Amino acid sequence: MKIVDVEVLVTCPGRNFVTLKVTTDEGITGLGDATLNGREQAVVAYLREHVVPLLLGTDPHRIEDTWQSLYRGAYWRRGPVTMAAIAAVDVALWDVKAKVAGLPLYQLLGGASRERVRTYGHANGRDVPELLDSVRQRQAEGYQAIRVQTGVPGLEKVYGVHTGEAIAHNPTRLDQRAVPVVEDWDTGAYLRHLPTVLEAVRHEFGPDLPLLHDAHHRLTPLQAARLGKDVERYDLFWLEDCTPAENQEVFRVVRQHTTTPLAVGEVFNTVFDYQTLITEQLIDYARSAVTHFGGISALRKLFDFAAQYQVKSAVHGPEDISPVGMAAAIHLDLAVHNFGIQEYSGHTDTTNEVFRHAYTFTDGHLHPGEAPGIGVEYDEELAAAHPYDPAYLPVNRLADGTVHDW
Ligand code: GCO
Ligand code: MG
Repeated sequence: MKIVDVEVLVTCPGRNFVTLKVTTDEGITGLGDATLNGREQAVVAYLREHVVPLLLGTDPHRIEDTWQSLYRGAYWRRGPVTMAAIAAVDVALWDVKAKVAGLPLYQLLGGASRERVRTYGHANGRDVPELLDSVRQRQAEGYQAIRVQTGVPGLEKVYGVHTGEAIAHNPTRLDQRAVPVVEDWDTGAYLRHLPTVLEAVRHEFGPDLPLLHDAHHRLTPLQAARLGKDVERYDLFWLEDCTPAENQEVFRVVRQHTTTPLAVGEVFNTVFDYQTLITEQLIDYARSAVTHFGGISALRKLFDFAAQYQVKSAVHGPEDISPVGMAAAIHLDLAVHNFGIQEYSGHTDTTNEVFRHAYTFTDGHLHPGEAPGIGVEYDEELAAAHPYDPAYLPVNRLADGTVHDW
């Protein structure tokens, strides 16, 4: 079998998504997600200019060989743009292979290790009463584990919190505002406020509901260690991205001071970003996305490595991962033994019409469905009605104007 056509498709059914479509000489197609939120066109160019020409005429069954040749052959390794491009190819080829086999992808990954995939959803509010309503709303939708984020007194725009018309971490359209939204930040105010929020949530919902929280890279290692310690009594399922980890050793400080479980990885691209974190058991959950980590092949290797150290999977699944990336994640979640949890926010109806998918969400759990391949069909006509619309993620600044980690 040969690849005869490769297309890079961009659409904006509410937010921007980049999809790779591979077609073989036997008419079989495969899809991969290449969406890099706020930097979409860099991956589009990488794919169109440097990857598509290399794929034409090759055998789609040689997934590992293709992965290695794109990774090693470029000489310039790693990074989100390169790894998102490789991920899209990898997932598209797995989609083709599973369709040829006539099996849902999870069957080629070893088959199901569980009946269904547990998820967590996002609850948020500008203040505690709004957050409690949001938790109730998520519970009504079926979620059985919930991430909680609130506004911080004195701060106008904070990560993950609705500010009227939109959620503050969603991209802002350039036609509405020529620069990214600026969020504001005060770590002291946040550290004082968060324990009171968790206290209120536990008081309202009791001890059983699994609760998560995302610090979105905003703390120093020492601040993160203190926060982990301060919130131990609220029994978090995890504290996410408590501090940036370009220097992995910083997690030693956090780990030494708290038994709050730690999760990290949504901005990581390769297993090398995790080496110290995993071998020293400094984290509990590895949170990379199929889409930004080189695809199913790479993430599977990461989770097998992590399993030796009792670190569990938690594939990144925000709204900016397309249903193609989400479907790939759910197949992997069903198959790997050391599955932890899957983030799931769902997509808008328009997005789900462009990307018709076999996966289903019931009682807070996902299942990939039994359609051959990853189980997603892309409606090109509908997609074309929603052209690319440039958008940026926010930047974050302290009160004196200093740029802070976002
Ligand atoms: C999460 C993430 C996202 C990211 C977003 C950036 O935990 O889901 O923090 O909300 O901010 O994916 O594009
Ligand atoms: Mg996060």
